[in-house]
Amino acid sequence: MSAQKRVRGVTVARSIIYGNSTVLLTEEERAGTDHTHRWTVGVRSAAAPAFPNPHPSQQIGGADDLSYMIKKVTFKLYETYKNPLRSIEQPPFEVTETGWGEFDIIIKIFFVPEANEKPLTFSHHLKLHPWPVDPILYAQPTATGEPGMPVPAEGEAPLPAPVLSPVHSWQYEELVFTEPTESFYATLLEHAPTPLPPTNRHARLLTHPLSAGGNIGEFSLEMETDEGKRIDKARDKTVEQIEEMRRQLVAFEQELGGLKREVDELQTAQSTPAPSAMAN
Ligand code: SLL
Repeated sequence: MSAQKRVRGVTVARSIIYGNSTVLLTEEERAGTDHTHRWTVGVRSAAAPAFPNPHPSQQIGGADDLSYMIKKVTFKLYETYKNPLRSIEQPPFEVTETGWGEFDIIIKIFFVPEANEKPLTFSHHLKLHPWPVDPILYAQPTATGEPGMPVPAEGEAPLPAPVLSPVHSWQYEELVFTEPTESFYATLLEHAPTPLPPTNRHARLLTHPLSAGGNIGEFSLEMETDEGKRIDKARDKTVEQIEEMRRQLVAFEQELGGLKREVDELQTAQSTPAPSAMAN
């Protein structure tokens, strides 16, 4: 099978996530260093291993070994780290370090040679500090008036208070291989990905938001559908706004036309000598 010849008219998609999880260092670990956090940055398959597992709150993605398609991943860390360009050539494709600050990490994914694909580059902002409290879940004070306390939805048990650690920040991406080479296509078919679960299997708020959008727990089909709905809604709203601006534009143009006519009339009146002047 050829690693050059491409399979016409075929695309194969594989879901990955990239990002980081962070925990606070313990008192003892902090002794004698200015580092405060331990973080792991990585590239993983989007689906998480089957539950239950001992630490569901720390298990984000990673059900599948991606080395059938990924040869290596490089992570470019902040320049003060020893050997800042980390090259990981075996799964899991991740780097664990400690530190005190957030910075951008350049993640470069290299595919297996038979794929004949160019490397892909992503930038990830290393996240150490918790997300701001979800404004929907934690919007109002409780009956006792304490600000920032969780507001349970009707008929629900009280929500747990947000905790400081761990913090998760993961981005979902779909790798789309258009017209893969024959041999890579065969490899892809041999490695069907673990499907995303229909819904988030974590208990509500067991984990922190996965990304800036504020999604909680794990990547699921439900989340994908919700995202689709959000995009549809945003598109409808944009169309509505364009329509409204078009209406405003037409109204302004009419007003402008009217004003121009008035200016013309005034100018004509000014430059035309008054009948009495002509008589002189
Ligand atoms: C900031 N611009 O000021 C960022 C830089 C750098 C974080 C953050 C320790 C590095 C080391 C560390 O966490 N650096 O020990 O080499 O927030």
